[in-house]
Amino acid sequence: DARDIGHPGSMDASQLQRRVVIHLDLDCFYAQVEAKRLGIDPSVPLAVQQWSGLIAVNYPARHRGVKRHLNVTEAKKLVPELVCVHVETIGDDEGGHVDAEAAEDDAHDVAGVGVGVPTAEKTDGTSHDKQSRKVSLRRYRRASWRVMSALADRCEHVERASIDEAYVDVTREVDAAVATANAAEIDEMVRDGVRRTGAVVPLTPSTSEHDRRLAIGAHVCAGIRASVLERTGFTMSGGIAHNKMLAKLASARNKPNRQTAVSRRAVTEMMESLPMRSIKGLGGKLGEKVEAALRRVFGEGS
Ligand code: DCP
Repeated sequence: DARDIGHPGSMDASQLQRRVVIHLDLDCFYAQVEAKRLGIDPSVPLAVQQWSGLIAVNYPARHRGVKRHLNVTEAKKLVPELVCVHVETIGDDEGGHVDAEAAEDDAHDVAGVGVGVPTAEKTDGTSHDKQSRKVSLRRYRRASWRVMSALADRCEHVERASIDEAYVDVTREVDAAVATANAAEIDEMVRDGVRRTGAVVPLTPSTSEHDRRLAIGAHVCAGIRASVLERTGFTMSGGIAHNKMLAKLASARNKPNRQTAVSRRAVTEMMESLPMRSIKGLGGKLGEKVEAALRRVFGEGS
């Protein structure tokens, strides 16, 4: 059950800064689903194609220059042994209205019951005819619900944000750890959290209580990622911060299969290096207005 995490309007500044929020994002999601389904080793370069374009590229392929905007022919020129898996498609001949089937499939997924997929499994893309077939995302929806259900079993507050990402509020878990663990145990959690986590600006848990809470959150985040991996076989990247926006920015900083913390001190630094329009809500008209206003105040270079 997806819930909306936090209603910060009702919290004062010091409560807001005590929050520990994690953003979790599955790595190259469709590519992971296909590699697992087909039993292909994660080190093999693999991409998921829809008709002649790529919609997901795994990290071994990315490291060799394959990007989502390339088509299959261009990508194979770069990496001849690239495995291209076509998204599932369903044709009229296979019966049933596609949307109705997908909806029914989702209903089964929520209940945790898998359904058979009658579609032929093709991996070369050549026989997927755009005219007569429709794309089905049910493999990915099903995998997504498995991940969300693993998260829901492990965490108190989970909010599904999209097919491959979720927020988890671990404030209470951090509070409970601080309240019940002894000093040595807390030190161990903090050390473990710091060790497993990249940081935009290094955490200073010995001098900052906020950073100590983030480090414990990072320890929790590593545990959550490990349990999702164990339950589903999928790797996720994580971001740990005092709010959702920063947690989301953080999770993208060290991919794949890594996690990053953004402390209060790191915020200024991150904001300086961030294209403003990539912040949620500032991509459209509002962003244009804010940009224009900033230019009026600070001049053209801003
Ligand atoms: N997707 C798609 N078409 C796009 C972008 C994405 O069909 N233009 C699908 C395929 C992706 C999934 O959505 O696997 C999630 O998209 P992300 O943007 O999160 O990218 P990935 O999960 O593939 O990679 P990353 O590890 O960078 O998050």
